[in-house]
Amino acid sequence: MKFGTFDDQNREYVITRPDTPLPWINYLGCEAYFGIISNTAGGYSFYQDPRLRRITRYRYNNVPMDMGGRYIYLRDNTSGEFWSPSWQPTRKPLDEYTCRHGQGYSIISSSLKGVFASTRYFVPMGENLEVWQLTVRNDRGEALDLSVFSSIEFCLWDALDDSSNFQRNFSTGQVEVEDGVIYHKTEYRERRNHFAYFACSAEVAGFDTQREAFLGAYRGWDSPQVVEAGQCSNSIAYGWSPVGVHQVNVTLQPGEERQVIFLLGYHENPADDKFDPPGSQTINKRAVKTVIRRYLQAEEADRAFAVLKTYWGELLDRFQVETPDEHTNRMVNIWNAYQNMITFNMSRSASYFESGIGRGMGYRDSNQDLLGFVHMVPERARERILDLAATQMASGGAYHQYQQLTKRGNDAVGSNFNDDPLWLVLAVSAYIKETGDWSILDAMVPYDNQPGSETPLYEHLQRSVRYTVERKGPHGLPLIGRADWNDCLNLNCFSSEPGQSFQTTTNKEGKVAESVFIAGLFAVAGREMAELAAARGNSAEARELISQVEEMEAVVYQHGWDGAWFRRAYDDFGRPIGSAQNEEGQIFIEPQGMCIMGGLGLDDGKAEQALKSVGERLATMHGIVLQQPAYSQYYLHLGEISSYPPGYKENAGIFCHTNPWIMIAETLVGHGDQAHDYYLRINPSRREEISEVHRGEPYVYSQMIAGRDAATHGEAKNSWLTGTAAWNYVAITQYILGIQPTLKGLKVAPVIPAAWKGFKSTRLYRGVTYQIEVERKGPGNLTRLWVNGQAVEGNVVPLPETGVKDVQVKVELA
Ligand code: BGC
Ligand code: IFM
Repeated sequence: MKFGTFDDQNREYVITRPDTPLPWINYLGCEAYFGIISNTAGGYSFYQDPRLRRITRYRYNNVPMDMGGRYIYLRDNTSGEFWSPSWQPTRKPLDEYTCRHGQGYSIISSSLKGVFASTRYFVPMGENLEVWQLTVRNDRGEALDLSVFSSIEFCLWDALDDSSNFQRNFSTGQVEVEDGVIYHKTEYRERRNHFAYFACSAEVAGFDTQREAFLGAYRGWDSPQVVEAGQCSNSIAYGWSPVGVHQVNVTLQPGEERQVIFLLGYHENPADDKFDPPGSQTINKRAVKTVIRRYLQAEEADRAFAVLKTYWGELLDRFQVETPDEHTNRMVNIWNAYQNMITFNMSRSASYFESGIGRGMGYRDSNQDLLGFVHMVPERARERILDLAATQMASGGAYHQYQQLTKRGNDAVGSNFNDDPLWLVLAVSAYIKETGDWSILDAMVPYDNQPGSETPLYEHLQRSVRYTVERKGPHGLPLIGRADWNDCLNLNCFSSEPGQSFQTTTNKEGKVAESVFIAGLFAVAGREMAELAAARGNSAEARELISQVEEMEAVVYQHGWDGAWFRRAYDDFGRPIGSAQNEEGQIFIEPQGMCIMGGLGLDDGKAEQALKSVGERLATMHGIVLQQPAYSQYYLHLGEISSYPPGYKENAGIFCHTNPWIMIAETLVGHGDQAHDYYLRINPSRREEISEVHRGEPYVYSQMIAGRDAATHGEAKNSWLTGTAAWNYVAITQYILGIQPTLKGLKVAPVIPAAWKGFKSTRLYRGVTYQIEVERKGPGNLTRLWVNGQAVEGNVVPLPETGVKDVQVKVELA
């Protein structure tokens, strides 16, 4: 069952009924001002940091779901009937409804009894404001007397404090209203540097800024008293809950339409603002008057929207494919790339599953996210790498998270996730392969942001690798620390007592649990690092790195191979995890993917054998589960993983992030059909048909799909902010379609399904547009390559001479 349809031409998903199984959301903004918007106009906005600069209020876990947002009400003043053109919050049945989610904008349109309304929500590039561009049209045969009400609820900035510190917050809220513009200025007294404003393009027939005056006591957003009565009360909020409401009265003749624009914006005064002397009790509105005037004009709003469309169009156009499979095309060309950019902006901070107050930027996460967006925004990727590296510790270890606003490592979350440092190597290597910008390795970067501690970035990478080499356990495998990629596999017997869960331990304290997964990741990172070292002319270092990798491989073969798959780990008592010897959790997905990606088992059949075991034991029609058998009870020596009921999250859920590792591994053993089959099982577009089962958005990946042990097998959760986006993009583009940046140029080595006759692609790479055409001449994966009509040895397209802007690439598969 579907709740909408893809409009690939316009790069939109069109939701055709409002009651989707869950709110299906989108993101507004891509620089500093951001918003989340659902298909019924729910959601909230923030400036830079979703915790510290929350502009509008949103209550997670609300009843009914998804309440609070950017709501418009329409009132037919003849009948007194009122409704929400976005369905929520009144939920009055609409005659027609669509929500078009595009890149950085959403358009919600509906019709009721001949009143058509369409609102386009977006954030203009370069501005800290959002535009709601409302068009109302009278499709009735008679004149229409209509009132339009806008509404938002302000958050008192710090979202965590806002939702808990009521003894203070009920008395701090402050607003000003001038010329129909509502200014929210809580905190302005003490900080004097930021405020929000809410403006309207039409003459305002009234306003409200006090929530209770607008809604009425004991009422909710579904039936505001003011809307019911048809007249705003011009309330001023003193404390309690400031809101922003405008009333606009419109008379429309049959066929007539009218546009009304609402602007919600954020302003930060410069520290030395001469128009805002200390002690003044009113805010400096002068600074925002120009911007308000500008975007309240329809032509300016239209122009800004066109700029936004072009911006996204250019980003997506950098890599386009035309394959025989529409789900591949749609995800690669539009939605997967878009989701990659959203994870770049949000890391794991704000979605409908991440509250925006819990987590900052993940170190592991952000490094992996980069793999998916580096080709779209290479300059910003460079900056992100340097930010991340600056939070690294002198030991090579990493804070697990850092805060967006301060860019400082987060002490409360701490460090000692022993896989963290290695991901930086993958990110930097991907950046150089994409851009050819070797200068990044010489950039001076501090440790833990301490001035004076700067070294070249290259040394950060060396310390990252050394971090693993210096932390091995009794079997010679890397110590796992608090956890590796699997946050919930806590093998060092962490206490689950409140307040104790962040306790860190080291080998010195006798904690010896080891990770086969980190060993695999070390092989990946070590080889990447060796390539960088060799290319910089440091062959001794490269040899040393390779010998460290080979040593690690030998240990994995000896202690990490279980007979038919790679083991997962050793616990603190030296017992294997992810072994046939275990009663539960006998085989895990992560080491199969990562060890094979690190090159293990490719020569001696172990990789093939491990993948066969994955197929037999872990694969389901909805994707590949994380481990089997699921843990049936809680085990203290395994930690959080066993706290989840079987089939959910890390306890045998389909943790989508890991599936592409298996797809990649399948391509490494030459199985194009199997790789693409796994790709399709979790591909959201492919799953659109079963939206009633999947329930999440059909245009983006979710972190998890419930596994076969779950009562709700196939149900997705935690959409949008997940490493799944970047890794699926890598798997399909670089391994299945095989278009892979290398240090020497673009490699084209597809491992595609046997039935595909070929595919085409356009790829912007280092300023050159590559037109790639792949044609199947026989059943295998062997390639023959022509560049601009000339046969070339191997599968890497040599970098063209400077000045060349277009390269034609032809590949035959046989
Ligand atoms: C959650 C895990 C999640 C992890 C991320 C844990 O608290 O339960 O599912 O992967 O946090 O850091
Ligand atoms: O690897 C982690 C990630 O960092 C956050 N989400 C869950 C994953 C698996 O535990």
